[in-house]
Amino acid sequence: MHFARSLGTTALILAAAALPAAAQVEPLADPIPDPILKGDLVVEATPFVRAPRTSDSAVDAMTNEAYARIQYLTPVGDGSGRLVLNDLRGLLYITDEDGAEPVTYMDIRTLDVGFDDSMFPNETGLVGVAFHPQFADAGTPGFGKFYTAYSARSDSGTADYLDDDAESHESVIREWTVDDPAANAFSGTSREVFRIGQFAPNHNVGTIAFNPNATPGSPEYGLLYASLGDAGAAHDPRDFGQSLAAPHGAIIRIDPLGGDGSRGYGVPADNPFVGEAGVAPEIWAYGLRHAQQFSWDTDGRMFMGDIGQNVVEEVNLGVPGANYGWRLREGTFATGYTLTPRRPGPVYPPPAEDDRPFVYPVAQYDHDEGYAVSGGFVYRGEAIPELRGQYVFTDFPRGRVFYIDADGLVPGELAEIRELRLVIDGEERDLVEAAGIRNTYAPGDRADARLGIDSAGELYLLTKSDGWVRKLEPARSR
Ligand SMILES: [Ca+2]
Ligand SMILES: [Ca+2]
Ligand SMILES: [Ca+2]
Repeated sequence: MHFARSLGTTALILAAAALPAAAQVEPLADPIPDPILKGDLVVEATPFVRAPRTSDSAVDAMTNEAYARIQYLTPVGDGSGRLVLNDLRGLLYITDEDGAEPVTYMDIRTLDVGFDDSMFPNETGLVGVAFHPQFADAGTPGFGKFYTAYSARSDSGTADYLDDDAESHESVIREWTVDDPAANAFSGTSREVFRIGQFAPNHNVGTIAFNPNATPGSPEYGLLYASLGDAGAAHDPRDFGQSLAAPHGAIIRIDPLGGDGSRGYGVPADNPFVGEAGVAPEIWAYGLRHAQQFSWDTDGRMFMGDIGQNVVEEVNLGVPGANYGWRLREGTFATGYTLTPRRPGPVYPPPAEDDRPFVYPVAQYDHDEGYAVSGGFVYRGEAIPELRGQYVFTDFPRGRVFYIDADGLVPGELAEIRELRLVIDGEERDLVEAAGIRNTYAPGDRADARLGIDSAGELYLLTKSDGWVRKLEPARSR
């Protein structure tokens, strides 16, 4: 912690020094003036499966309106065509690419693993799931193994990091070993892989995933990536984003099967900060506020969102060792933490002499367009030829579906964002119109829309508001 704070202070002094002492820097009222326009692409969002209705365990009518807190739909990856769908409230479901009725694979609330969802509606619960690429390969180390990320009571285990700064809860990655990989209901054993303290209820663990492009025998194969937010509250009060001492505000990369007895996991030797003093060697990239979701294109590039604080939402390309700038930057803009005295909240023009080695987004939008960016996927499916090569993502509260030309991206340049036009229930309309519920945070309605993917690369829209998974398909002529 001392290292974290001193490093952060140094960074602030460096950034502030780049500004003339007497500069009157004014906040930007509308940092990105151009609105996001609807593009030419129209797709049909067709009802596919609906998750069962659930409710929050902490009963509070103000926050309990989401039909089901579905957030990830991803292939099991064993060639069966099965898909796994989560509900943050504690459930995993199995469905398939033909739209089979979801069946409960696991209800983590019934298992003795410390699961804690008492801080809903913050982004906690059963948030991530990843099947080992060897899940169905008998005789291999990953056979029958999958992983979940979830929030746990702080007294239910000892954290690898920040066990003493876990007032809210702890984020856990847990390994499950199934008795039968073909079964559609979990039975088996489990062990804890990784645990980290969370002083606040928001910005904790998000996506966990294996790189689907990694080939057996390569150094990348079987390594688990996980997103850890800046540990929450607002304005990153612990300065975790710019700190490397603890793996908050970061994407981490671990070997879940490589534990040496002192830890439940191994640290890959080719992680970018291995061997540096005072640095958490699990860190793969940092300077992130809340990159809740990430994915890989089939060409190997990682795409991630980073949810902004007050003003700017980001799409980033994953680069090992990269510093994405939070809390000194939101998007390409400077935050009030670069000013003396600090004036956090709005954003400001970046310092004229931007000598910080930040990796900037490839797309960004501001809060007159949306509130929070999801991750997404580069569409490489077959069904919608005109969508191929587009990175598709959402502003999840507002349910807007956006795309950028993934094949035309130039690092260091901002791509133009377009809004995908959706046909829902037979007419072109906004998702929030079709699926919105009352927004208990802000005026208007919200849809809480994220994207899922199947083994063919086809995309699905998941909406917490109504619990529906809708498949993106070619728009029928009408
Ligand atoms: Ca704007
Ligand atoms: Ca603990
Ligand atoms: Ca950033």
